[in-house]
Amino acid sequence: MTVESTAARTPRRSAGTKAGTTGTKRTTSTTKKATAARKNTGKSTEPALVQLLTPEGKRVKNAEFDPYVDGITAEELRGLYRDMVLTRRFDAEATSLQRQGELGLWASLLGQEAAQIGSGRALRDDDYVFPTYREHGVAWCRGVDPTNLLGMFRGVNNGGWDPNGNNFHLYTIVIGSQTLHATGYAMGITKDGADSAVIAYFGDGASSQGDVAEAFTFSAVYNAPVVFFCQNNQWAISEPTEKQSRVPLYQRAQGFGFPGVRVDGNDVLANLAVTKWALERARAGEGPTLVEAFTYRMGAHTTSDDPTRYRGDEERLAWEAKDPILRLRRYLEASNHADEGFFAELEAESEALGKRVREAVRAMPDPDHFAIFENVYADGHALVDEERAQFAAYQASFADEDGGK
Ligand SMILES: Cc1ncc(C[n+]2csc(CCOP(=O)(O)OP(=O)(O)O)c2C)c(N)n1
Ligand SMILES: [Mg+2]
Repeated sequence: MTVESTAARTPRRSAGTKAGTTGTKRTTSTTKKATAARKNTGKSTEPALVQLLTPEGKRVKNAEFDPYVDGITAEELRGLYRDMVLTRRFDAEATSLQRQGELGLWASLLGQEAAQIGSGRALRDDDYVFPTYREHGVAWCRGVDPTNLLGMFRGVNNGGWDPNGNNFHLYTIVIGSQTLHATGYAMGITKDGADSAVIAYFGDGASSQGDVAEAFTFSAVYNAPVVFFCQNNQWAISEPTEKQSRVPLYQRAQGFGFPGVRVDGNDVLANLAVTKWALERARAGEGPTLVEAFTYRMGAHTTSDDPTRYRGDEERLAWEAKDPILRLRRYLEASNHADEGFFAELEAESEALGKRVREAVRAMPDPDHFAIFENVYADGHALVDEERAQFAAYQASFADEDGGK
């Protein structure tokens, strides 16, 4: 039996159902779609992707996933395009701000706009998102003001937004850990009897973490309403995906007993459709789904990284031809869903966003240098007091040096 045919088995999700941990029942329609999605994996070494828009911007039919985007209006399509363009513009501004010394670090999402906007726009307001540190497009979809994403990267705060304000958790740097947080949160939703869902974002590198395997196990046996959204951008800093897995990542799901599907990560419509399907499964009590968005990190891992040391230009050039923004633009133009006026207006809006972000970052107040000693212990601690005093002395030493100036 090949790996692919094993993947087509019905996911085992009875444990949670039997234990009465699910408040909703399964629907046969979503189960059929799940089976069809797994069939789509094909038998070749490079599995088929769910794709609704080709790199040339041609709409391709997909019987299983078309129903999730069939009713989409021209205005909604323009909205997806606007989301991607503004996210990219914001991201470019942040990279420039780091180069100008205004940010300590930046993790660019360049190339991953479709995966993030497509999945982000599939969510309902009452769903909850657990991101990594690169989910600027998802943050945008959740209504988090982009300037709030920058405080942590400037080193002036520890997060920058109220996670419960937009059901968007703080950025998580500890690779893979948020998949466990998401699973626990999803198990809680089930106990509450709600029909909202959770989505956990993580990368190809994170898929090797023990936390992710544990999250898969728990979510499967407790039938938790969680979507694991893996952006396979081909690289984990300098390590290629071949160093993470001997099978395509979406196939990992089969061993845990839930479906996995690979989607063209640069196709915003496909990401929207597949994520809607996976969320529908979660809401219907069918448990977790693994979505592997096959995409590419066009830029460096972060501004501290130099990718020319470990990968060639050819790879990047090949992926530039699959640019997520360009393909939707081609589709919008070919189908007369957007005119020159729309693109010109968006260009002006992008520039205004860049300016707003620049000005907001430069105006961020410096934090109180002693704030780091607060919130360690509720009632204080002798060791923290000692460290605070040491730090005060250290700072005072600079004042002495500058004293004569
Ligand atoms: C537990 C843990 N181990 C190591 C690191 C260092 N680290 C930061 S990013 C990264 C690679 C992550 O790659 P991937 O999951 O593919 O996400 P991407 O950065 O490509 O979006 C590593 C190893 C970390 N932050 N946390
Ligand atoms: Mg990666």
